[in-house]
Amino acid sequence: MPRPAARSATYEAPPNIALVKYWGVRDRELILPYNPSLSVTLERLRSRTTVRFDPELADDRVVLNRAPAVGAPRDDVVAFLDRVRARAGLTDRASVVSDNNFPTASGLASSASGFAALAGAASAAAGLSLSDRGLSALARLGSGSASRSVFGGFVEWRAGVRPDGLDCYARPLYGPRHWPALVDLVLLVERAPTKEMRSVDAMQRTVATSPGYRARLAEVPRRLRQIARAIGARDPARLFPLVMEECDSFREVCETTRPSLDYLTTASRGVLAEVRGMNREAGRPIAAYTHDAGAHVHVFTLARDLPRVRRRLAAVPGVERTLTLRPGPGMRRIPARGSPAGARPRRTS
Ligand code: 2P0
Repeated sequence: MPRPAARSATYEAPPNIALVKYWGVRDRELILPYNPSLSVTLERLRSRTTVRFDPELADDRVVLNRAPAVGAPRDDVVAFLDRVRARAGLTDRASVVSDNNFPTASGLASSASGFAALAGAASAAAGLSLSDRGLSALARLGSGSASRSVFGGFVEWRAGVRPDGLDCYARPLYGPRHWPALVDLVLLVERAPTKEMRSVDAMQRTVATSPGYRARLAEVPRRLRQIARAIGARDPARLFPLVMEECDSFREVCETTRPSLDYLTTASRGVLAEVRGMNREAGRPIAAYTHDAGAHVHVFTLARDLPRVRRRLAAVPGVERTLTLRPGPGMRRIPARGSPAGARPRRTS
């Protein structure tokens, strides 16, 4: 009897940077957040992942950035494959090969692009035909922020209220070409520490111990609405102060977590101070800083102000490199080599 053929699919997915931060889950298993979040999907940086379910394999094989994955990173991928297998009624083991087109050591590697690409590739290879919303909900189970990387441009991840999570998914608010003048200047700082624990675990310490966490939760929905409106109106004077206010709120609850979560270095703090100084000198907000659970800083500004903003911030001691990024498209399927001519890659909005 002929053996069933191996089935494979490849997806590419981008990272995103949150303007309204996801921090805290009400359900750890389903990754249901306490608050909604909003992010910008970034161009050029990509995780590319191929998943191949193969009846010949005795065990899952996971290769991340050309090296066999071991320990927690492998376990997380295998757990994700188990969910996909359960849904598809599949028992085959899989080979997973994933590469980032940006150095992992840069500290920009986010699990968002990796788990979004894995969700796309694993579900397609398993024969599941998911909507973009379904892909977003699946990616969320790998890493919360991955739910947003399915879409391009400006993306909201709705927290939902249902215990089963059916109302918890991301959706695009504005496409990647909505605001062409908006740029994200990334300041890569020297000696950025590598992450000690997954954010999903760190954030639960904040929920349990930060005295300011409840007050933050109460104010996030209003700030998200204001940020979405300022993006809609392409209004930097409204957007930039709100982005910094949100980042400060996120940092405050991290720093007041016990033990404290301190993601920044002296260089990162120097960048924040310089942005505040530039805005003061200009008499208007010309730039806005934000950062993730890491030391690099993203600074949003308009293309016309970019040269002077970059000159000032590149000179901050400890800034090693800058990277200028714009909003970009969401994840897409890469057609297999030798697939029919004219087959168009599937791209989400
Ligand atoms: C976010 N972050 O909204 C928030 C804000 C970081 C700060 O989602 O659990 O690194 O390590 O896979 O993808 C961090 O996300 O989390 C995150 P883990 P990941 O983007």
